[in-house]
Amino acid sequence: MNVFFFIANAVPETCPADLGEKCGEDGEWEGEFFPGIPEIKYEGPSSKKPLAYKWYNAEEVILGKKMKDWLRFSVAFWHTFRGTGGDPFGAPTKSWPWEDGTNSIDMAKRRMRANFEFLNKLGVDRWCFHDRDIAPDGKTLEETNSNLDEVVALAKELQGDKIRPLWGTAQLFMHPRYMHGAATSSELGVYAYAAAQVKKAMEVTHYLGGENYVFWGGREGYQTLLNTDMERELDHLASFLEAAVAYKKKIGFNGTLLIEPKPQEPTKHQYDWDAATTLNFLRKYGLLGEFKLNIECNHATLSGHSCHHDIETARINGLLGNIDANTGDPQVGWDTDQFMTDIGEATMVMLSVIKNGGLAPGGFNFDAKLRRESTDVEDLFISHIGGMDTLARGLRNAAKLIEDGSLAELVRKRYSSFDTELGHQIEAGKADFEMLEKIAMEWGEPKVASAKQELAEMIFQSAL
Ligand code: XUL
Ligand code: CO
Repeated sequence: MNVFFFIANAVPETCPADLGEKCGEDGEWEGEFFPGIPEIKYEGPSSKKPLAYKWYNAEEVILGKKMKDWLRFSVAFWHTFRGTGGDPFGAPTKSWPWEDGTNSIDMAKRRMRANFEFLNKLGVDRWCFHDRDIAPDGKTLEETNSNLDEVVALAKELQGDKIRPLWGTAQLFMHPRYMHGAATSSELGVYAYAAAQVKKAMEVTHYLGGENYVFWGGREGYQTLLNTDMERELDHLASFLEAAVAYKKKIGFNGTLLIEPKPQEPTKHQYDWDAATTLNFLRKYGLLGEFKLNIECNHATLSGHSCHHDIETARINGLLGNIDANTGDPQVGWDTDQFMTDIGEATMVMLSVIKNGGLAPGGFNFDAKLRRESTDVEDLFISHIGGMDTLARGLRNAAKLIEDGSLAELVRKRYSSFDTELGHQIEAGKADFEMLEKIAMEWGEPKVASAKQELAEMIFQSAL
């Protein structure tokens, strides 16, 4: 997510004057938030309707599992209900009919109702939130917590039996107190405040039946090493995460703790740079086993990898916990958080997810936002439908490739020289250099086979 563009705090109101006829006496929104938008149904690839699924058929079984269970989609509250379209050069462009321009509790509750109508119409059972997306700050931490409790109580009621948070998280990057970071701030008071905020965010995630809890190190990084004690900051981050593990156990929260890597933005260098860097951090501090990773595609590309690379790095280390499904722009160098539309990219992602046996209890969270220029309410639906269909298509294509088997066979053949007695000895760590030198001399110049890259690409393309 690009973190700069939230509605500014303003004088609290309930219902604005020009929305008067939609507001009841208590200021609650009456009627539908999305009138004219039906429940979105699967119509198949020949459908031309924007408000229909062409590839995502929730109940259809692919490789032994329903599509909805492979994909476990989630809507990101911050983009869909707090995104304004503002950018560093321009004012907000979106004026959703239910917004009154305030950050009041009444507004927070109305937005929450819009969120659940949206989820129900989309047929999505999961949502993700930051504490501060869903409820406004108060004058004190106590007041802020009580605001949060009030909105969370409504969310719990609206969730019913079906909808749950895929994950919750604490927003530890917007408020000026976090300008030096949260767990890695040079200020002890800020470390303590952040701990209190995470404690509360974990409690409400648990209360709402959340399946995971995310740590994205928004400002856990540095701008220059000239003024930074990197070793001490990383030690602090590890202590913070250890305390989170202890608290999770104390309150009986069984959800997975996830770290979300990102290389930079907003800091110049973030400590959780990419999957491999985060893995090394967890290993160094003895935290492996307590955390998994939430891989965000646009973060992976910012770190110079493909999304698929970071997902595979997480997967082969047993750490693939969740995917923040979005994509970047090949010409733009920042976190543009676009909905995924590239079928090839989605197919690569789904190949890994299938190899992982799915993502549960994680899923695909649409950490993606409308373009600044997309300003119709229906665009909120169209963007999610497009993102869901892209991944559904990726799943179908990946299943085709797996069922066909030629790509797997190409890879198997490529390494088949290791499917021998000596290969097994090497892989078991039982071949020393003297022994290998003897064999190299005996065998002479080795024969080296083609990598067959173009053939692999041809097979891949044939499934798209
Ligand atoms: C930031 C980002 C965040 C995290 C949650 O780029 O992706 O929204 O997903 O804090
Ligand atoms: Co994210």
